[in-house]
Amino acid sequence: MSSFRYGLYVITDENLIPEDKFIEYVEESIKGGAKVIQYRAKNKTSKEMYKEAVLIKNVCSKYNIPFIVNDRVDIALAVNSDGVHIGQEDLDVEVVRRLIGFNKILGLSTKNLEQVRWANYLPVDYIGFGSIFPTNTKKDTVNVGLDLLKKAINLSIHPVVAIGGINEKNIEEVLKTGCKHIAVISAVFKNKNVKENTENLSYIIERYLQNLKS
Ligand code: TZP
Ligand code: MG
Repeated sequence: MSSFRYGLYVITDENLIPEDKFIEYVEESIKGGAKVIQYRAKNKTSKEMYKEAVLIKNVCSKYNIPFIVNDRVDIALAVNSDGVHIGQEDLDVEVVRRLIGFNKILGLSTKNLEQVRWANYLPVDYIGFGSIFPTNTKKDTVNVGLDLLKKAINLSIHPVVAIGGINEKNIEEVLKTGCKHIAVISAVFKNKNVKENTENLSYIIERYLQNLKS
């Protein structure tokens, strides 16, 4: 999966990002070190999503950052995003793969080892795993914790993106499990200091991975 890089995977949120700041905040997070951007919107019309997805696609192209659309294969195809992220209740992975082709990134959410094991047989490029810690951003999550994350990483043949409740204070614990892909929403968009928030998280990731090498 050539264009899927390790590091911070930043996901948008319609409740945390003021509407008039939407694209500005996305750009700030890229300037701060986001390695992947996912567009996630749960309460928007298709028209609104299409418009916003075009804007994000343009800013991601400008910085050569992969752009992934959450849930909506139609929007992903409409804007020619770099990929799509689906959940267990969405269209089957094989069907989505057929629709988007083999040159696109396909991610699948998982929350237990059975789903992780099953994903080894599926044509996905990465799996999301979480929620690692409690989070207010998504309802109906289960907390999987760090031990299970470690097991998921050992079990999965795919890159594992840890998600849920990850912030500056606990991100190093996540890295210690061997995880190199970390998805965040509120840790980046919790306030208007989006660039600084992203820089702080990116710095911790880079420092940790550099120390592993030396
Ligand atoms: N999937 C599992 S937890 C979560 C999603 C989309 C929300 C992550 O948001 P935050 O603010 O980084 O906890
Ligand atoms: Mg989903």
